[in-house]
Amino acid sequence: MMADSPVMNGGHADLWASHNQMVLEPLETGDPEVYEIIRKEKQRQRYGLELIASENFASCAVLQALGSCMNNKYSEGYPGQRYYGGTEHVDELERLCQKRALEAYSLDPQKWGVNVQPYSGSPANFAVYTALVEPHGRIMGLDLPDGGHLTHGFMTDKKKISATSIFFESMPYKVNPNTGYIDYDKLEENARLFHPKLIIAGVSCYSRNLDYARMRAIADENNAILMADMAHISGLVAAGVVPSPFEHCDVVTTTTHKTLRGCRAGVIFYRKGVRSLDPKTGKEMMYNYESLINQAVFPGLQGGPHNHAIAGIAVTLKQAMTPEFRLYQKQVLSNCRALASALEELGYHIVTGGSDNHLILVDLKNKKTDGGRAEKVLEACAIACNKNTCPGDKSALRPSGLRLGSPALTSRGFREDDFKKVADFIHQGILLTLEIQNDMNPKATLKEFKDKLACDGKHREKICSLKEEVEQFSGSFPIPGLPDL
Ligand code: DSN
Repeated sequence: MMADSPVMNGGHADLWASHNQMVLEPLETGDPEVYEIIRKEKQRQRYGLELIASENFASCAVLQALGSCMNNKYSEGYPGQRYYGGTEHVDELERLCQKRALEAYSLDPQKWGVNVQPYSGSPANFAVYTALVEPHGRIMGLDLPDGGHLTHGFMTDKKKISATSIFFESMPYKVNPNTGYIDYDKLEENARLFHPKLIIAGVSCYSRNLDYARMRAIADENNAILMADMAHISGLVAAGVVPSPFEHCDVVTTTTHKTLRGCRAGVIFYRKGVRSLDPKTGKEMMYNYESLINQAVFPGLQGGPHNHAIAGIAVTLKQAMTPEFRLYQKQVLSNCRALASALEELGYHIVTGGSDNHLILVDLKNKKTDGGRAEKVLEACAIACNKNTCPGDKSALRPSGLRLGSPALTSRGFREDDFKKVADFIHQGILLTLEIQNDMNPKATLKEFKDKLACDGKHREKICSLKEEVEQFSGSFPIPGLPDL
């Protein structure tokens, strides 16, 4: 029968011909509307200054893997034990990704296992809790306003916000409001009262190294599991430029798109093999995390793994094991310090007085403004960052800080001097924020401030001129990614 026979085509030969063309057509002509939105976003990324500490620019190879035919394949289950046929290549891919994950963090496969299927960091964390903590079991994580993450059990005095505080009982630990450092003494004291089943060593906005040894001791005293969520620092850990959580933790979760600079996905590492010897019998006691965690990910919480993401993670991890990546991560640290020093010289208060990692938290209280207003003005000037609560803030509704990170711009080739220039741009943006604020009722809400910013003729020229300067500067740096978009 001819391919375009009316019988075979159900009498819709023209429609089938155009269907066949549609599935082959590139995005640019196939969907100009979406293409245009993506093109504009690419321009924003290229001409703006990306300072969001959790963002980065994935490489060309990672994006190619992500945009590959691996997207098409269902493979519920694990390598060698799938619920679908045709999985020989995704099996090979997932095994390769697992092997690279262990290698990238120098882990002995006899002592550590890894699950590369979580869709991202939040599902990875939730999978660990559901695997290892009974419903309504107790967890302790750094409070969100103190630099923790939503999925570390966040709730307010009025409402349980994160599912991790709804389905588990959460008691946060906090930073010392005067120093900005984690108050480990208080954590120890409260853990003795709360008896958590699991303690989380992880941060979303904390610029200092965690004391994993101290947290291990606290966990041991309470017979608790110690889980690190190293999402923010996993690239720095892979490069060996910050302390590794693996020595002290039972479980380590991460996303793969922050400092690790890959596609958006999640990974769970867990201890396996011999845990200890029974003091009475001398018998080997084994870790039981492997099957619990694997079952929690699938079939507990997820369906088919995103094989295109697993391909992306595998490529990310290969890159993370190179000397070039280590060089990059050293530069991330150095650039972050350069940014902190330059802002300090301009009179800004950096929480904890500096940074051990890729981010800083700038407390704007002494500048008489706050993170929400500053974020909006900087955004108007093509500088992307985010507002954040600072230690001692009375209200989460008016956070007084800005979180700034160096990973993304370092991927574009920015060096210390460039970050000094970035500090100067931020300073100009803050001065503009103050100018606009001073023209308003001091009690004006953030919404009123944003409305004024949107239709403010008086300051528009200065904002446009700063934006132009920023764009000219940023546009002179290359941007990683796919060449055509
Ligand atoms: N939302 C991310 C961050 O910005 O830190 C963490 O998931």
